[in-house]
Amino acid sequence: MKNHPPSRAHSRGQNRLLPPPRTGVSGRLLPLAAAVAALLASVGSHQATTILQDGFETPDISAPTYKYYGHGDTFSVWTVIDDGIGERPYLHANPPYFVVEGTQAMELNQGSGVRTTFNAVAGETYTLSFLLRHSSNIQPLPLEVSAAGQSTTFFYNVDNIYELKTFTFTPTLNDPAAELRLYNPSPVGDYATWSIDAVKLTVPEAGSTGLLLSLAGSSLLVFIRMNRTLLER
Ligand SMILES: [Ca+2]
Ligand SMILES: [Ca+2]
Repeated sequence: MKNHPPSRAHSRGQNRLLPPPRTGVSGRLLPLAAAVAALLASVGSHQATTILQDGFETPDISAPTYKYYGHGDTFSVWTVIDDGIGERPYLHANPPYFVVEGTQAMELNQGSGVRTTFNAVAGETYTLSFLLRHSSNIQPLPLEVSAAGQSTTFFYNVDNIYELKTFTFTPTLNDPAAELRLYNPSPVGDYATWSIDAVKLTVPEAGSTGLLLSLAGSSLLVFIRMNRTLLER
């Protein structure tokens, strides 16, 4: 059977038999309780380490505003993939090209891509994010992305808009030179391109969740001890 809260008159009638109200104690406990709650809420929501980050800003190609690359060429953290058929992949700059992160982005033609490596740790959960845009009038096949042996594909929702894409993966093997690869697999023919930019790979900071949990746990113990101390006064 459900217990109903006592009526105000009933409570008042019993007040003479009960200890004095502890409104002052509650007032001092609430800010601490809120702080502990905020700390608990923050667990797992911060402390990501950036493993790799590149927005295709180097080398500076502001003149002549684009630069072609061939298979095996390297720049910044990337090695270029190209099938040698048709137009090659190229860096392009704003203006006149449309770029939203910095002033440069990468254009992947049919059969071209970029790859790099990173230190993959088995069991860690990595998050890859990047901007993706389809800007031409020939629809490419979905962009292929692979990382540490796991793969997925990405497509666009709206023409000419850079969309933020994310891929979360967990390597099954340790590999100090695991490959990260973004590739346009479209059939032969020019102008079925993908623009990519702002590539970022992150992993939760080693031990950060444990440290935060430990801090939250310590705060909770302090909170309980203070609670006891104040109530015993
Ligand atoms: Ca950029
Ligand atoms: Ca090609």
